[in-house]
Amino acid sequence: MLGWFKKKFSKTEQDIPVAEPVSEDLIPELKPELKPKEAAPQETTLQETPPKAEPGERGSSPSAIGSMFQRLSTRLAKTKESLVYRIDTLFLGKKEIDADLFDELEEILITADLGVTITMEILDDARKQVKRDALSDPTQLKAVLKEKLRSYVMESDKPAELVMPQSGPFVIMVVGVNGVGKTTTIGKITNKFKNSGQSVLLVAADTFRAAAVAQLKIWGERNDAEVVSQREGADPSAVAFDAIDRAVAKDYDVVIVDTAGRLHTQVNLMEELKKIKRVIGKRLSGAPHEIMLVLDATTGQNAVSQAKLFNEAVGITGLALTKLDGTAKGGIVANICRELAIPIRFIGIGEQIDDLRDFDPDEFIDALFGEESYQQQPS
Ligand SMILES: Nc1nc2c(ncn2[C@@H]2O[C@H](COP(=O)(O)OP(=O)(O)OP(=O)(O)O)[C@@H](O)[C@H]2O)c(=O)[nH]1
Ligand SMILES: [Mg+2]
Repeated sequence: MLGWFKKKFSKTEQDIPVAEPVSEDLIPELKPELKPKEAAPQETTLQETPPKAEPGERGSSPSAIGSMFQRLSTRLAKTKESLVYRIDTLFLGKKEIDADLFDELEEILITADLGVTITMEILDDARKQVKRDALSDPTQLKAVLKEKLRSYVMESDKPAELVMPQSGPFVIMVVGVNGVGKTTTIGKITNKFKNSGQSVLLVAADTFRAAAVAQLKIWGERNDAEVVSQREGADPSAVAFDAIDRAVAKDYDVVIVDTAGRLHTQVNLMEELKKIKRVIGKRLSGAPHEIMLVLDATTGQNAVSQAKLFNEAVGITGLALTKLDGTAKGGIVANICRELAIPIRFIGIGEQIDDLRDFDPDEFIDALFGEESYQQQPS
């Protein structure tokens, strides 16, 4: 469980403040309610829903954590195949590390979307170790690679500088290009908050299509969460403003604002996003406290450019990386951690309500390089 939800923030008795510039160096604390509950089975506040049984899983066995790890590992199968199994196959029967091996390894790393920079850094490092005679066996090289990848992914585990409210709800604004999984991710996050006892108000600020509102309402019903919406074509900023009003009046703990998908290169639509952010901040000083960019892992390198442009426009504070179950290019995770100083909060590993994991760098690398890779090599 990442620091984001582990921290607490104190709710003071202060009235809702009027708009004023937000101090950049405020390191927030999360609400006491977001702290892990005494009776929680793990060190989590937003508990994971028990996973459904999958092949190779023991379902709701007593070892829920092991089972969830297994599930993550299963869902990362495509990346495991393209990265880890291919490395295993490459090393199979090789007695020494030579130039050919490095060439083939380079191709594997690039194909898994680790990116040129990381690939070159990893290979340079390995070559130096071979030269120093510190590395001679190909299987050792795999271990070096795994730890190097871990070091990149760990970079994302930086403390998130969230500006938390003195009072009022914690507001999350969710942004991203079309179809990346924003609304679905909101539904999954809502489930986590609700499971941990938080009240959640959902805001349909994607007024572009009536279907978008309907989709969010379905997630609202699934989670038993209220959804604020207006007619199709309404000004999304106005929807957001009214929703914050309601959240404050009803003392909601969390507000999650769904926005319409937009290309990071569409200047006018990025302006609209800035306006939504501004208007939310006018109604509730310091909000939105989290601007979460949703990235589709299957888009590979383009995800990095999306993050850069969205960040320039509205200042991204956290990432959700979806569809890791559907891509062989999961190496993008390392790339994103290397290229962007924005923490990954969640990873999406399927379409169901409980297919969202808190991003744990260690767990991710261990699941990717799981021992079963030796037993399940493709024929
Ligand atoms: N396999 C898989 N599919 C996902 C995941 N997350 C979302 N999806 C699917 O991606 C598709 C698009 O999801 P939406 O949530 O509608 O995406 P969106 O970003 O809200 O789309 P727009 O509002 O149109 O911009 C849906 O079919 C989701 O079920 C994931 O982690 N894994
Ligand atoms: Mg949507």
